[in-house]
Amino acid sequence: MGRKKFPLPNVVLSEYFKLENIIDVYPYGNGHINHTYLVEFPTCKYIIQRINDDVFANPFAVMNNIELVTSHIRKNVIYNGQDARTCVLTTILTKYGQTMAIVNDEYWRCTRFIEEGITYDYTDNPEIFEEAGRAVGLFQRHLDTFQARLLVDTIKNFHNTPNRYNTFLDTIKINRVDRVKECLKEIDFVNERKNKIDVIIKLLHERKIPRRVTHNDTKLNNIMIDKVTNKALGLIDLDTVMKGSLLYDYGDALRCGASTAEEDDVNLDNVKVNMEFFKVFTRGYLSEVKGIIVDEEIKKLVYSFFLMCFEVGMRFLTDYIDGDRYFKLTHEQKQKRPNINLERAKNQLKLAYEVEKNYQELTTIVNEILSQLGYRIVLDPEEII
Ligand code: ADP
Ligand code: GN1
Ligand code: MG
Repeated sequence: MGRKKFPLPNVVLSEYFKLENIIDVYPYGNGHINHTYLVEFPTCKYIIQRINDDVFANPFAVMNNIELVTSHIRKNVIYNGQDARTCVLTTILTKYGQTMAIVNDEYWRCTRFIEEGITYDYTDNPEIFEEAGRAVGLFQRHLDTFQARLLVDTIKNFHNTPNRYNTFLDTIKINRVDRVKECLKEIDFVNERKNKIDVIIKLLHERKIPRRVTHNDTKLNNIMIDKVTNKALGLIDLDTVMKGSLLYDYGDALRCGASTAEEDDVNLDNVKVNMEFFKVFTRGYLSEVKGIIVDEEIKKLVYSFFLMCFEVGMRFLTDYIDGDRYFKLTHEQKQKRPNINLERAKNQLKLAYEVEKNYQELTTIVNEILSQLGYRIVLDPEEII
C-alpha cells in the first residue's frame, strides 16, 4: 500500500486540480473553525477549506453570502483602481463550475491564496494594527451600499449576547461532562454581569442603531495586510458575514488585537488593555467610517470592546463546560493543552474586566480621536458600564 501523499483526500483535490501538477498540500493557518490547507503548484498557490458544517448548518447559504458580498466589494475595489485579487477573496470554482465540492457529505471550497498579504495571529507593531482598523472600517464602507436583506443568517443569534447567556445557563444545568466544579469563579464573574449585556441588541431592536452588513468575526488573523507596504488589503473568513451592528466588528477586533497578551495566554497578569493599540485601531477605524457611523453607535464604541471580550469569554467557558464540542481541540491540543477552552475563557474574561476598569480612560482616548478627525460628538468621560 502506498503512503497517503496529501493530508486531504485526492477526490477533493481532483474536483479542482490535475493531481500530477500539485507539488505539496499542507495544513495552514490558525483558524478555530474550518480545516484549512494550502495547495502548492510550481508558480501559484490555492487555499482549500473544509467548511465546518457542525457550525454552519447551511454551507450553501454561507457560499451564497460570500459570493454576493465579494462581488460587491470587488466592484468597488476595481472602481478605485485597486487590485481585486489581493483586496477581496476570490472563490475558485470546481471543474464542474460549482462554488463548493461536496465529497462524502463534506463541504469543500477553494480560494486564491493571497500571497501578497499576511494575516497575523498577534502583532506588536502599531502601524499594522492601525491598518487593521482601517480594514475593518473600509469593509463597513464598502458594504454600506449593499442590500443587507439579501444575506441569510448563517448562524442565527451569533452576537445575541443575552441569548448566548441563556445557552450558558442551560449548559451549566446539564453539566454534561461534570466540569462546572472547575469553573465556579468564572461562572460567578459572568453571572455578576448578566444585566450589562443587552445594550447593543436592545438598541438594534428599538431601531436606535442601524442593522448593517457586518463581518462578525474581525479577529486579527482574518485581516489581510500587505506584506511589503503593511497597508490594509481586506477582510477574509467571510463565513459569518450577515446582518448585525458595526459595533460587533469594532469591538471584536479590539478584543483580539488590543490586548497585551494572546487569546490563550495562561498568565492572566499579562492580560491588559494595550492603550496605544486601542488608540491606533480606533483612529484607523473612525477615519474610514466617518460619514457612515451614527452618534448612537459612537456612544457605544468602548462598551462594544467590553461586550465582545465578555461574549467570547462566556462562549469559551460554555464550550469547556459542554466538553469542547464547538471549539474542538486538535490532536496536539488534546495532548498538550486539554483545558485550552477554559484557559481562553479566563483570558478573555480578564480582558473584559480590564476594559471595565479602564472605561473612562478609553472614553477619553475615543474623544481625542473624534476631535482630531473632526467629528462633532463628545462622549461623556464620566460614563461607566
Ligand atoms: P477559520 O474560520 O477556521 O478561522 P479562515 O478562513 O480564517 O478559517 O482561514 C484560516 C487561516 O488561513 C486564516 O487566518 C489565514 O491565515 C489563512 N487563509 C485563509 N484563506 C486565505 C487566503 N485566501 N489567502 C491567504 N491566506 C488565507
Ligand atoms: C472563531 O473562525 P475564527 O477562528 O476566525 C469564532 C469567533 C470567535 C473566535 C475566537 C464562526 O473565529 O466567533 O470570536 O474563534 N468563529 C465562529 O478566537 O464561531
Ligand atoms: Mg478565521
